[in-house]
Amino acid sequence: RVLHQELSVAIKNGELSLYYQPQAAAGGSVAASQIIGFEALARWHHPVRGFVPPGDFIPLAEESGLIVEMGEWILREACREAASWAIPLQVAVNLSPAQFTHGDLVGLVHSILLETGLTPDRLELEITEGVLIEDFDRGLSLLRRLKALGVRISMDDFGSGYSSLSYLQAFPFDKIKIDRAFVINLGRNPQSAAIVRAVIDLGHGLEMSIVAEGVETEAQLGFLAEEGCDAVQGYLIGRPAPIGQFAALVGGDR
Ligand code: G
Ligand code: G
Ligand code: MN
Ligand code: NA
Repeated sequence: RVLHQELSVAIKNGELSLYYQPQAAAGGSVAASQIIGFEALARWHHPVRGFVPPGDFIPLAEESGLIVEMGEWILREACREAASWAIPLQVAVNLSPAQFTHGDLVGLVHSILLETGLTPDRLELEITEGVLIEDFDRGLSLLRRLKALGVRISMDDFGSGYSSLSYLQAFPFDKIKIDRAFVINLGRNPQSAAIVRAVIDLGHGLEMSIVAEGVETEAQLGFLAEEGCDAVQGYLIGRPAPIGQFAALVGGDR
C-alpha cells in the first residue's frame, strides 16, 4: 500500500515525532498530584495527509515489520529526550509484540541506555499481554533480562483484551496500568468502581504499583486517590503534547 511505502521513509524524512503525556502521583486533587514522569506516544505528521493517528500507523508498521526499526527510533528518541532533563523524571515507552520476537531487544535497550546515559531506573517499558501470549518461556526470559538491566516493566491496558490473572502471577511486572475503559465508567456504574478497587488491591498484594489511565475528572481522581491508586494519567493531568510544552516540569529542556 501507498501508506506503507510512505511510512517506510517517514523516519528518514523526520515525519515521526514523540508526544509526551504526564503521569502524576495520585493526590486527592490535581493541585495535590505531583508529576512523576511521562509516557512517550508516537505521532506521524505526513507532509500531505497531515496527522496520521498512531491507532492507524502502528498496526500498519506491525504488519509490515517496520515496527522494529520504528520502535528502535522511538526508544532511542525517548531515552535521549529524558536524559536531557534537568529533573530526573521517568519516561515510559510502549513496546510492540514484534519488538519482542524480532532482534535482540535486551541488547538494544542496554546499548540505548549506555549511548544516551539515561539511568535505567528512569525507563519504563509498557507491554500488553499480547506480547507474552505467543511464547511464555521466551517472554518470561526477556522480561527477567530487561529487569536485570534495571528498567521497569508495566502491564499496559490491564483489563482489556485477554489479560489474565495468571500473567500477573507469572511475569515480574512492576506496574499495572488500568485500562481507561474502567476509569471512564467510574461514577457511571458501580461495577467499574468495584473492578478498579479490586485491581488496586490485587496489584498491591503482588507488590506492583497501579496507574489509572484516562483520568478526565476530579471526581475520578478523588476516587482513585481514596482507593490508594499510586498514579494517574489522563487529560485531567495533561494531554499528550510535544515536550516543549512541559519544559517547566522537566527543568528546562536541555
Ligand atoms: O497516542 P494515542 O494517543 O492515540 O495512542 C494510540 C495507541 O497507539 C495506543 O494503544 C498506544 O499504546 C499506541 N502507541 C502510541 N505510541 C506508540 C509507540 O511508540 N509504540 C507502540 N508500540 N505503540 C504506540
Ligand atoms: O498506550 P496506550 O494504549 O494506553 O495509549 C494511551 C492512549 O490513551 C493514547 O491514545 C492517548 O491519547 C489516550 N488518552 C490519554 N489520556 C486520555 C484521556 O484522559 N481520555 C481519553 N479518552 N484518552 C486518553
Ligand atoms: Mn501505553
Ligand atoms: Na494503555
